[in-house]
Amino acid sequence: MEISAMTRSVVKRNHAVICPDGYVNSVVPGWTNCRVNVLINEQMGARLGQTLITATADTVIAGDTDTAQIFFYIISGSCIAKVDTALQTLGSGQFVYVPAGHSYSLEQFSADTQIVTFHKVYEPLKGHTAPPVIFGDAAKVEGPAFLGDPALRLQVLLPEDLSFDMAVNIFTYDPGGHLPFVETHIMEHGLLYLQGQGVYMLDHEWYPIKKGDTIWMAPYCQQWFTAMGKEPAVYIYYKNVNRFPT
Ligand code: UGY
Ligand code: MN
Repeated sequence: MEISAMTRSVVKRNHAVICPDGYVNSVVPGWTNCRVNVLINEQMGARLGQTLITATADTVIAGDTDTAQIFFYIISGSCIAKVDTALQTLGSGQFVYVPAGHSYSLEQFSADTQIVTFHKVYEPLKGHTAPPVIFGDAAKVEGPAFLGDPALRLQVLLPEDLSFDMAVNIFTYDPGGHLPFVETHIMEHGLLYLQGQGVYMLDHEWYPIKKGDTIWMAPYCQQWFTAMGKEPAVYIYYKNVNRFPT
C-alpha cells in the first residue's frame, strides 16, 4: 500500500470534507459481512448520520429504526429490501425510506453493491401522522431547473409534506453550472458526490471535490458550488426541514 501523509479531507467546527482515502471501517450490530464507513455523525457536531455500506453476496443489513428514521439509497449493485412485510428488489438509483419504529432487512446483495444511508432522530409534528414507508426510484423523479437555471436540476426524492422532517434530494449541475448565490441557512446538509467534480466553497474556504467525497455542512455553514470537467456533477444530499426553529 502506498504510504501518504496527504489527504483532501478536513474536519472543522461547522463543515467537513471526508474523502475515501481516510476511511476506517466500523462494526454496526445487525449490519453483517459488509464494510461500513460512518461518514457523518453527532460526534462531529452533526444532527444527522450518514454511512456508506459496501456489501458482498452474504451481507445482511437488518435492524429496527427505533427513534431514528433511515433512508437507504443504492449507488450501485442490487439487493432485496424488506420493511415490516413489504418486500422490493432495489437496484442502482433506487431507495427505501424507513420511518422511525419499523424493522428492516436488506439481503441478497449483488457483489458490487454500495449504499449510502442518511439517518435522523424523527421529530413528530402535532396533528400529522408519521410518514409511511417509501420505496422509490430516482430515475422516475422529475428534475426541474433550479431557480430557473436549466444548467441545474433538482430531484426531490421524498414527499414535500409536513409529516417529514428530512429531505433527500439529488442535485445535477452541467459543467460550468453553479449555485446562483452563496447560501446561508439554518438547515444542515450531509452529501455524497455520485458523479463528476467541481469546487465547493464552505465558509469562505475552497475545496476541490469529486465523485466519492462526502461533505457535512452544519447550520449556517456558508456554501456555494461550481461544477467543472466534461460530465455533469451529481450529488445526493440530506436536509432537515419542516420543523419550528428552536
Ligand atoms: O437545498 C439546498 O439548500 C441546496 N441548494 N444546498 C446545496 O446544494 N448546498
Ligand atoms: Mn443548502
